[in-house]
Amino acid sequence: LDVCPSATMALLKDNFTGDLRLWNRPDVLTCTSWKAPIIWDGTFDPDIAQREVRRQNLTIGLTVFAVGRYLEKYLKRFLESAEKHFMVGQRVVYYVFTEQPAAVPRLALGPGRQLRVEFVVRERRWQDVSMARMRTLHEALGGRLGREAQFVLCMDVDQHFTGSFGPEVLADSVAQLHAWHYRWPRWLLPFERDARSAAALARHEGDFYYHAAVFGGSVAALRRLTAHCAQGLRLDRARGLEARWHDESHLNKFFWLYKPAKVLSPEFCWSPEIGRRAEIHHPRLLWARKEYAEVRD
Ligand code: 2GW
Ligand code: MN
Repeated sequence: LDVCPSATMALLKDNFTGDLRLWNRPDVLTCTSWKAPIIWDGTFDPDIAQREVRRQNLTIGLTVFAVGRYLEKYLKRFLESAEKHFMVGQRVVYYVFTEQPAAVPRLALGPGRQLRVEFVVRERRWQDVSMARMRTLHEALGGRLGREAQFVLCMDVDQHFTGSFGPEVLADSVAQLHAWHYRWPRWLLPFERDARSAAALARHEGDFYYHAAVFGGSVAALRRLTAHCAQGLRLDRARGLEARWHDESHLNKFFWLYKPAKVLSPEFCWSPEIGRRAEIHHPRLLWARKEYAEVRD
């Protein structure tokens, strides 16, 4: 059976009595070399995860940055779609980081769901807007967010939910396979290769290329992740370097050194521009089309 042993164990432990063949996805890799599950549609039972989170009375945080034009352009759809699909039936706290708190759309939230707006200053360069997120998240996780939530998902705002994104994604640390790169050979993956950068990976290094548009985990694990990435970004800056994909390069370095406990298939952050793929059954989050000319400086 091509199911990750740890995923199978979790199912059996919860008295799973259904047909295990349903959980078999022979067409895709469902387990990493370090035995972390890679979750694809059909490899998990959403009801089991749902019950477990309710039993432990967990609160799940969802952080998103909406700075400059990204607020008016993407935030409303992101939040409205999250209300329909993100951790439905759970306790959820959204953290929106912006320099324009008054412009955050007022949404009627479902029961047990709250939204907090956190003020951030606007960085001048767009690369800095993206990279500053690691330091800001680190501070938030050390403050109220870290006290309110036990698990947190950190996401880009330029996307919207199209299917259930539930507690099956939760684990101590969670990484997202990048939709454009999951079929590529390792040596072609766009890791930072300049050995002077803190984010550098050598030719034979790197497991998968992960997408910084979705990552998550427990508060303690995310404190370590954000500290590592913020520190790497600082070191590079002091040397006059900037990694190829900014914060995403440092995230990839972190997950090479400290393997994620769970990996999400590209269904959890899909790009519609890729087109139909047989293994993508049920996209749950879709990237918005890039309109760089409009939003970049
Ligand atoms: C970023 C780039 C160019 C112009 C604007 C911005 C921008 C980003 C902005 O003006 N305001 C803002 O709030 N952001 C936040 O940063 C927002 O949450 C956005 O989703 C996130 C990352 O920027 P984004 O979505 O334009 O970058 P992508 O989609 O090309 O993202 C990947 O690479 C980035 C690094 O270059 C990050 O690692 C990102 O997490 C990756 O998905
Ligand atoms: Mn994005």
